[in-house]
Amino acid sequence: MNQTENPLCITFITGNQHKVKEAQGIFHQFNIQVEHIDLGYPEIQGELEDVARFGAEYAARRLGRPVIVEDAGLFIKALNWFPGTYSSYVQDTLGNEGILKLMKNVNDRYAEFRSVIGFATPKTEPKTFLGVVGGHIAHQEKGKYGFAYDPIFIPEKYDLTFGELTREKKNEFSHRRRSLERFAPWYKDFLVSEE
Ligand code: ITT
Repeated sequence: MNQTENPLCITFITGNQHKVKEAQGIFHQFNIQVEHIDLGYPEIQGELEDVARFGAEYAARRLGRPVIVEDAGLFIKALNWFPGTYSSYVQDTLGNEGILKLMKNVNDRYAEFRSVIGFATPKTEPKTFLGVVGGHIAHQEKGKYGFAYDPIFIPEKYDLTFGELTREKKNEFSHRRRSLERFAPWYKDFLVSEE
């Protein structure tokens, strides 16, 4: 697709290919094309919003163009919302098996995935867009789709984990879908206001 057919494009800074594929599927519905750059940016310790704001501002200034970044995490109520902002580290260390051990004999299995999109340009203040999906933690890992925590997360109104849902299905109502569908119309208005 060339620029004349689709003038809307956004640069997504992430090191996670799964996020890119999901974002491409979601943005497609808004007629926005995704350019992926794995730039790497300093992840400060803080709330998802702080990380997304800082990362977007950093990347926009380094690349000299508008960008989005995303900071996401799994928040489990019975664990006082752990792993939350430590989701990356916990996925790499404890992994899903470790989370299931912590949840052994725990009745309240409520959890939510949260996604915060950070948008910035080299000249403007960063903005953030939150998306949340509630659900609960499964008793065992299930499914071959998705990535990271997907096989242990059962979204609300479903009996299947995200790992058992195709990317298209997950994209219909995931945390990422919800943050990006807030961002996309706002971004279109932003581009018009910039003209
Ligand atoms: P970035 O380069 O975009 O930061 P990342 O994989 O480090 O990629 P995050 O810090 O946003 O992404 O995510 C924290 C952890 O949560 C990390 O282990 C992710 O793989 C995991 N995660 C994020 N979104 C997820 C999703 O939709 N399903 C399952 N796990 C997810």
